[in-house]
Amino acid sequence: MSSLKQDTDAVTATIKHLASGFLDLSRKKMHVGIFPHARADGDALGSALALSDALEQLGSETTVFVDEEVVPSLQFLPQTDSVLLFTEDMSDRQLDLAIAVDLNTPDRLENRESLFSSAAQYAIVDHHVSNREDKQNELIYTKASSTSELVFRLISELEELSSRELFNDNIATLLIAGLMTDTGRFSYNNTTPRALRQAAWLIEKFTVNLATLTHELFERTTVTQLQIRGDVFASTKVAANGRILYASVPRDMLDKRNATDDDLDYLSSDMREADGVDVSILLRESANRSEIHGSVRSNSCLDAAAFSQLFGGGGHVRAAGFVIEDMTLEQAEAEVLAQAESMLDQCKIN
Ligand SMILES: [Mn+2]
Repeated sequence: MSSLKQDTDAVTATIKHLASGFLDLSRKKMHVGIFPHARADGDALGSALALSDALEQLGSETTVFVDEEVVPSLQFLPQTDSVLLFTEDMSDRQLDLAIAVDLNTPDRLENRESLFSSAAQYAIVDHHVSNREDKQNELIYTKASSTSELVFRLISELEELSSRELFNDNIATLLIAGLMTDTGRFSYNNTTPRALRQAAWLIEKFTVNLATLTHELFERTTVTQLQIRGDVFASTKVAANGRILYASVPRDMLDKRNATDDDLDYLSSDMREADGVDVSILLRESANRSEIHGSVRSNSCLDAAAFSQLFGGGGHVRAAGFVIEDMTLEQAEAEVLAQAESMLDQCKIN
């Protein structure tokens, strides 16, 4: 991990290096491909489209390649209609520069990996933990709140080098969408003073509709989603003297509401917020009823990733998941609860 750029001077030097390379290529009207990760979120898409806008203004011919259609919840963002849905016949296109944003392992590009890898040059702009060697064309800075925070700095540097104003209303909206997405609207611990200053500057200078961003990114829901959430919340049960809150969702419960698995997103995280709850567990029957999908959230000493590994899954310390085969929902519930109670019993309270 020592190879990671964590020194601010090294980050500044890499930003200068990348910006000057991007400007050179743009002046030569080169073709630049920009690659957000698969299932792009607000940060991946916002940073990709913002960078694309800036490089186009400088003369590049840019294309943002995506693996799947932009999800409905992000279609309100400016310029999402300009993304190109990747198809196999695009694999032999020759890009002068390929830029990966919000990822640092090319396998997160899925079908687009070979197009990315065959470009004449590549660059990476990201804030996820990495084991990659430190290279000048890879801006991987884990102390940044988001990739959008890094793209803001790149565009500032491009303005400086080109003596042109590049930020505009669209770029402002795209970057604030990315900043808000990854910081939980500036509420998580990864929120940096720099992210706040960038947002303040963008809001001061450009037209950004914060209420729309908040609604679209965080509050928007559907009647179906509200109803299935109500059903699941009403069915929650407690164990371990209230330290575990859990729910098991049979497929019929979803079918009755015409709800999909996606409608259960964030539910286990919301369950964890209840007073006194250390661990929340949500189990659901898969669409073909052959598997039980589990999602675990922890507030306490229970390591959600280690717990999920007991069932062949994994994830992060506070949020993880697993899939159980060959068990009914009832059997899986009994097994998972027994393990959770014993693990919670054994771990040190912190
Ligand atoms: Mn991100």
